[in-house]
Amino acid sequence: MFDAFTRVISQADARGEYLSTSTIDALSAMVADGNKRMDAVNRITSNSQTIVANAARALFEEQPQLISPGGNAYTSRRMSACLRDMEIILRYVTYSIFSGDASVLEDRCLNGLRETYLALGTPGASVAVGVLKMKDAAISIVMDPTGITPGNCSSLQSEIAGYFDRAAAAVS
Ligand code: PEB
Repeated sequence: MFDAFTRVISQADARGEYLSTSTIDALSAMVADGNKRMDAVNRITSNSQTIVANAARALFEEQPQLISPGGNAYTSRRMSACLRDMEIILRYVTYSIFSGDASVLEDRCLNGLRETYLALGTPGASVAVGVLKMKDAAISIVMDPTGITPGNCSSLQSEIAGYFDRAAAAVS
């Protein structure tokens, strides 16, 4: 598991090189913008229940067969497994945003998930739709200008979107 710092150290060490100026500049910019990152993690974390519940509701509206008899989220046991899965994925996305690196998400959540869903008979493409709905909700919560110092968050926004996209791509 890497964060943005250990990632560049590992890469430099593999080449037997010192950290380059451009690497140091990039990490220093990341530190300078650290409050934006913490705010984003905070906002997603404190709205996680709403993000999951709304995304799941929208998914079931679009794909009602999932909650009809025989569907993959039919019965309260499967429904709660489904909500729990979305919650797990969102939690790992927040870890990745915090650490500035996708490896925690990849290694501890997405690795083998497609195969798990195949084995369970859970439709990965539907999970992906749910993940992309969480992405839209999370981004709009993060980018909401209310009550926060105005600033440019476009690169953070695309970084965050990228973590959700990776999760969706890993299961679809
Ligand atoms: C992954 N999900 C399920 C299981 C596992 C995961 C390992 C089987 C064991 C169990 O039921 O608990 N667990 C989950 C995960 C990690 C992990 C992400 C990462 C660390 O450890 N059903 C739907 C929707 C979708 C869904 C499309 C969006 O119709 C999910 C939610 N996951 C779903 C369902 C089950 C499941 C299990 C319904 C139960 C499947 C079953 O038992 O029939």
